[in-house]
Amino acid sequence: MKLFGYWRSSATYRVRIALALKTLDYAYEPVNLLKGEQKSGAYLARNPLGLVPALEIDNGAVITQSLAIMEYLEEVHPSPTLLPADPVLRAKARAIAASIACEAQPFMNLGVQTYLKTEGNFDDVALKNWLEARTGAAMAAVEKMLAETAGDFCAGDAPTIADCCLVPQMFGAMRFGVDVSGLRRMNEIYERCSKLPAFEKAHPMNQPDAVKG
Ligand SMILES: N[C@@H](CCC(=O)N[C@@H](CS)C(=O)NCC(=O)O)C(=O)O
Repeated sequence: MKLFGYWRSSATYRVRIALALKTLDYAYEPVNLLKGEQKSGAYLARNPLGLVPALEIDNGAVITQSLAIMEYLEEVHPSPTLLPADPVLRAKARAIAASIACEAQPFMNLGVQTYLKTEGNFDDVALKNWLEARTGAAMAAVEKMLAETAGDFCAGDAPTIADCCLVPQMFGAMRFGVDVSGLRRMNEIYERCSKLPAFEKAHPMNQPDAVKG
């Protein structure tokens, strides 16, 4: 398998965590978002949306969208599982993952932010307020969802796809200055996950394309 991604991409980070939790080997091909490599013809042939991640599997097929990639990994490599056994909790783990991936993260996306700055004349303050209003609000909603589902992790007492999404979301939100201080459960789970070797391995700073300093 080959993962096309970018060290600081939260969507790529989700997939790296899932791969590490399942102890799967893969090659990593960096796609430099700041250089626009995601919009190159070669990359668009893999993912017409021009977004990372993309996972090329051994028969040459390419899977895009981090949630679809994690579901694929779960189906092909079911152990250790990244979904709770109980069907309701399983659905809720998926709902938390989707709430982060579809309702919180998209507003932090490079392309969206660049458009707002260049076409919408957003300055730094307007951008920060907008991020709080959209990403911050979605994260506050996830915090409420966790009241019902969380044990040691987002959905019960083992890491699931919800945790694969939560950790990169917290990392990205902090990077963009979104106030996460009131999200008690999310902070606790973030701290707990961060101590696990799989999450550490997947951390942006531990990737070959990380820019240090
Ligand atoms: N829904 C997609 C989101 C992917 C996404 O937003 N990728 C970002 C990095 S986290 C990206 O490639 N941005 C490049 C750009 O906006 O040009 C997924 O979950 O895979």
